[in-house]
Amino acid sequence: MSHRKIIHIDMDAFYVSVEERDHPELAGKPLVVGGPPEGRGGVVATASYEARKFGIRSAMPSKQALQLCPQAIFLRPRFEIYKEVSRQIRDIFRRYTDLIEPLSLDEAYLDVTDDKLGIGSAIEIARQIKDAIQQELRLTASAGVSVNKFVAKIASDINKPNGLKFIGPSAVEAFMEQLPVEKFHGVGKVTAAKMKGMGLFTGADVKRLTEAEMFKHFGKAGSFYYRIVRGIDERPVQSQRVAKSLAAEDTFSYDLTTLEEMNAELDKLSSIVHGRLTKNNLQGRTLTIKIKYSDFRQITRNRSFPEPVADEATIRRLAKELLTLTFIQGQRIRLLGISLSNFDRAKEQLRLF
Ligand code: DCP
Ligand code: MG
Repeated sequence: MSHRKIIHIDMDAFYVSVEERDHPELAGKPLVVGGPPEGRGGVVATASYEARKFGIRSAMPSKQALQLCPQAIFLRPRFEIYKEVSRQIRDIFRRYTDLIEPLSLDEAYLDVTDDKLGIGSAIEIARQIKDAIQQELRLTASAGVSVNKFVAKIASDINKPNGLKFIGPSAVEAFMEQLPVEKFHGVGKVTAAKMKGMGLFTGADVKRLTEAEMFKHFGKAGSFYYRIVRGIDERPVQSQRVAKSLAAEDTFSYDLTTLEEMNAELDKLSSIVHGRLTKNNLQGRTLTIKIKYSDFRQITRNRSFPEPVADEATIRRLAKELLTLTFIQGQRIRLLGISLSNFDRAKEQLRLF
């Protein structure tokens, strides 16, 4: 039986670690990257491990964070720098494998089954990647090493920060059996509560149900959990996602509150999206807007048309109409995005990476 070798890498306290690195005088202090605690609407993007000792967490209002830890130091995020670091870690990954699937700026799956450098062990590859990140970027990452994505991702969290956890082929099933259902990636609060209500607290409990029963209660996800608790997760690491949409979005350094400001942003985004569509000779029949509020809640609204949307004025008009439909006075907006999807011809699909 041959197994895949999958590594999941996740940077430790990502935004805050970059800030500590670039401002050494702040190292070890309770740091928060996010919106300012003065005024309303500021939220925590991430907190240093020192700040987490006070109970500060991602997505918490900055005001509450300051109450929990009055000596906390608040810093504004520098997204351009984090993107640059993200590109740098990806360059390190690429030395070891071409099969890389980024999940966010600070997180990726790597399939190292086809050991490019002939290192011989996935654990050793993970160790070398962690060392390279530490020595070249002066940041730390945690790695999980296993036979599939699901277990690798959970493993990377186990010895965080600066952790390395290996769950080998013969240990996977026992690991899944003891795992509390709320730790299952994809099981949110609602599903976890439903599972517990049914007496399902761990993987071993879930294992007592048939696939049909799991499907009946949890739909498609139920079938997925049925296989997961048996250590089966065949999902490939997908390095080249074929783009099914083309998007432009902007995160603001301050929250937008008026429709006027938002419309001005949509004008800018429409022009960017239109430019990209033209450049790639694409036309989409579905237009979507994405809105992230200052409390990190995110919504999307879309509309589809029989004819492809091609010109900038139409993109602008449709985006504004969708926004107006969702607009509620007093809501603070942190991010706006426009995307077009439902392209006409398959041959015109793009490669993102
Ligand atoms: N982030 C954010 N808002 C959230 C969660 C995260 O802006 N609600 C950003 C800030 C984080 C980065 O994404 O630095 C990565 O998210 P992680 O969940 O991996 O958190 P950290 O890397 O900060 O900490 P950890 O060491 O727990 O991975
Ligand atoms: Mg992280």
